[in-house]
Amino acid sequence: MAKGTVVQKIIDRHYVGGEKVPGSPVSIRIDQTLTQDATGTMAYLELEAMRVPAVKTELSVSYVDHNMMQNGPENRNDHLYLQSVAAAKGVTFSAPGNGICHQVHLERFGAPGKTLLGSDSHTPTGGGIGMMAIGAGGLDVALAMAGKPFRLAYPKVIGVKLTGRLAPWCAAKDVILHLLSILTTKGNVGCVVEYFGPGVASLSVPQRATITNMGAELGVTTSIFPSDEATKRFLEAQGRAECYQELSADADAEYDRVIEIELDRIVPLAACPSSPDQIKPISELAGRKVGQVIIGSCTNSSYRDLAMVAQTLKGRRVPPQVTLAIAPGSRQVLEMLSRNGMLADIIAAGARILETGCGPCIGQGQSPAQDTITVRTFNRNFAGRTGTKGDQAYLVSPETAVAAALTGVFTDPRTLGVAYPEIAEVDHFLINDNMITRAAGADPSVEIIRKPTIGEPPVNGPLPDRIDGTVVIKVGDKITTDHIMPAGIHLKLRSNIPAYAKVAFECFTEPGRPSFAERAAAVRDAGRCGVIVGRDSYGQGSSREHAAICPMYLGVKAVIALAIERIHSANLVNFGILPLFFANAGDYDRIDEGDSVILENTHQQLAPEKTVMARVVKPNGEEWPLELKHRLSAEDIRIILAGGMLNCQ
Ligand code: MIC
Ligand code: SF4
Repeated sequence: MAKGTVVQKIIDRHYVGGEKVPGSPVSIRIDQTLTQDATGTMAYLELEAMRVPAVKTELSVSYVDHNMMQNGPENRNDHLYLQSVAAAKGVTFSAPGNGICHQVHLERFGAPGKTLLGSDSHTPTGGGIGMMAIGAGGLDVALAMAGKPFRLAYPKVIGVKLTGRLAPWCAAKDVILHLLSILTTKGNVGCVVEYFGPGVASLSVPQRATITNMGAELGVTTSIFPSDEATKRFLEAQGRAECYQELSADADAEYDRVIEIELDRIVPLAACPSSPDQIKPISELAGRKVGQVIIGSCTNSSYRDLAMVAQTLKGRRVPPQVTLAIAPGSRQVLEMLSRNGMLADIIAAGARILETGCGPCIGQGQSPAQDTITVRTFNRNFAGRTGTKGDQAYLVSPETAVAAALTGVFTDPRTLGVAYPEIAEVDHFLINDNMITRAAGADPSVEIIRKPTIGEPPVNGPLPDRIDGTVVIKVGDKITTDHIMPAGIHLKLRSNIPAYAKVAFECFTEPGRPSFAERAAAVRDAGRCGVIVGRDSYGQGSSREHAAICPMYLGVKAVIALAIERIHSANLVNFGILPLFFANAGDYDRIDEGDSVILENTHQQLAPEKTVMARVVKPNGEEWPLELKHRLSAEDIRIILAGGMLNCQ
């Protein structure tokens, strides 16, 4: 068991209860929370439903960064609700245009040694500054704002030992892509990645944050760097020296597994369509035609990244067959680039400047043409996430992206023939917090603005003792929450569950067949319960609790899979859906859509045993016993039996 690690030290300082044994549930105190608008609207509605008058954390920040297109009134309705509910409950508010939650949080609020819970899966970006920063569903974040501890499985710690330093044109992004090629996106539930070793000192905080950000794609609980002189310099440059504390693992720290990465040997890499772990060296892709390049997202849009891009573009021209779009991560970055003239170099090279926000990363604009390659500095390339069916999205570093933009083909940036612009660390970032409204306590007199597109969180009844289930859908491996609840053009429906539920599993809808939502509603209306069958690594990717709420709304009571990812599994519990596992992997092949799955004496079966027996009845009457497992704690069982966390408050 990991001893003397940074993770262990932070957990110890925030420990509330539970057994410190890997896999066992422990509760920790949460110092800070963050929400973003696409998950935050529901989180604050839940906070209201729990009748919490004021947040109890040291700091809670509400960001608006995802839903910024304002095509129709929904987005702005959400913004007004978020701004007013923040003022009422004592939450700091970062206005649309101020930047992506993770980038702004790192710049203005993150602090080493603190715990941060965020309703976004890339919250571990904060690990770059030595925070224990964890992504969770909105309801878990609402509970943390209410002062409740957060429950997590006591983690195993994977130590990543870094040695050497990165060569020119080889980037922090390539480090995390390399790690993804080793650990892949599945099988890492319950682990934390902790970086250590002599190579750490060579990486600046923004570079570390790129690595911890995309650590989310590994499916780990979080990733973390020590807090050292580089952290101190970053905080000083942000005018926040008082937040600094040194934090490192003991010399004899024990990790559950150690992976060594020699930074000098890292080469430019890409994650190929359509998973962040399909890694290839750029040299293998070199020469392939690229139609679009986008630089931005919470992974790679820091001042350092964009300054490097600006200096590479300076005096050059993006060829007409390529479009280059750039979305700075925060207003701080954009304002600095505009004041020092680098923005002019970017514009002169032919780049299209996008608003600071998530934008194309979550399918808000810039969908690529069909049958063309899009190269992005983002963290996710799940099929269709760009908004184009059959898309070919490659994830790369800003170094590789700018090389592709200038040449129109995949190009190893080391062969570009341009001197690598070494970007010096910034001594003084430009500090302008005038789009941040800092909370000065709760104010119950504030009127909460609730326009008609904002609904209530749906209510669920207690879990029936006998579940007469019907398999409404059977899906394969690595089903992401983007498959379950698509974003893109549907993102604006996040605060309207009846409307959003209609597009559940939309990518699996076959022409001429009823959709998942129609099938599930028919099962529900016939007095039965819906069951979802998945295979390995079900619920990868985002933290969106809508991937549990919408199925719940449609009458789903159980998900049966070989493995379910951490955040999604917690969201299922929070909304009263049973996460169950096949005891015998072969049973996955025997079960089909339309089969009945019957669970009797469910309440008694759940506790204390971890085995649940069910019966499968095929439409032709054939029947067989199905052995299932669960990993629920006594507290999880209590929540599920009640029909979800909102019924427990
Ligand atoms: C994402 O990158 O998929 C998102 C959009 O940021 C999500 C949150 C959401 O679905 O609103 C995430 O990563 O949790
Ligand atoms: Fe926004 Fe993309 Fe980051 Fe998610 S991954 S928070 S959509 S920039």
